[in-house]
Amino acid sequence: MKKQAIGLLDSGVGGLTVMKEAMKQLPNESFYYIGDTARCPYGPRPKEQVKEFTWDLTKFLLEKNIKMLIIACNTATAAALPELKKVLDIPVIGVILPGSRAAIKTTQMNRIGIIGTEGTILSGEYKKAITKKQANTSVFSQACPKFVPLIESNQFSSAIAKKVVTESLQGLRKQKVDTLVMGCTHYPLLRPLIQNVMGDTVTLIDSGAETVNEVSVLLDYYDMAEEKSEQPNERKFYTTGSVNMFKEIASDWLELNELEVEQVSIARLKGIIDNERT
Ligand code: I24
Ligand code: DGL
Repeated sequence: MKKQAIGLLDSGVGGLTVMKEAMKQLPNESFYYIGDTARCPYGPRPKEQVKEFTWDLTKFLLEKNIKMLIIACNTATAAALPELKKVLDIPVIGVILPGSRAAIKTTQMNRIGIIGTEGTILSGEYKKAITKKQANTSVFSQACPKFVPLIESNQFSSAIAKKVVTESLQGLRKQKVDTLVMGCTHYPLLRPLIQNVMGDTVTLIDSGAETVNEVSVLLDYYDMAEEKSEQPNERKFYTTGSVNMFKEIASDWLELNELEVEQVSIARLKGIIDNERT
């Protein structure tokens, strides 16, 4: 019998940081990943629009009969998770709660910093999630809109990158946080630089990696985990943008060369074209 896949959605290629962790921790699982590279970034977009785009991606994955949905994108989680959870009849997991739980577990001084896109920080969802669980914790949030463009121009350790990261994190350094949540799919790529600027006493939390830990627990809880078997697992990638550019970044990042990547047009996502094969 064919394995039922886990769906993973993101605004683009950033969610591949979550995918990499998922492939490492859950090697027997099948995955369908969709990245909305044509409409990326989501970070600066209004909440209603991010919600609409996230629904487009979700509907596409639901057609593929997934058993669980992971919203790898922080901005999409902040905008759409409650609604998706309400409507879907499969488990839906976002990145904000797992990142928040890990931060609560880690902090000793009860001073937590959050960094993310404008959309994620404006939503206040991380702060709400943390203070709901631990009211005596101070949460300091900082949007870092320059980080995504930095990474997308391959700047991880240049002088410009150091300057941007130092300036963006100035306020959080002053607040003496002891734990910092990287609340954006891209930020783990800047991890060494962020660690360097914040200092060794600050623990960095990778929300995406924490999410995969929780997915692993949930698969067992729902008795949905795949065991090692003769049946090979599938890993399929869908992008709303260029297949070649997606392939280039994904094969480099995942260290795999034979990736199955297919283009899905926005029109198809919207259901305007209904005679295409599914
Ligand atoms: N990293 C990301 N997005 C990009 C990029 C990158 N270009 C170089 N690197 N571009 O995200 C986004 C726009 N593209 C996407 C594909 O379709 C066309 C438009 C972070 C990726 C996280 C896995 C730097 C880079 C790379 C390879 C691997 C990792 C990485 F080239 F950060
Ligand atoms: N995936 C987004 C996030 O985690 C970052 C990129 C974007 O702005 O779309 O918030």
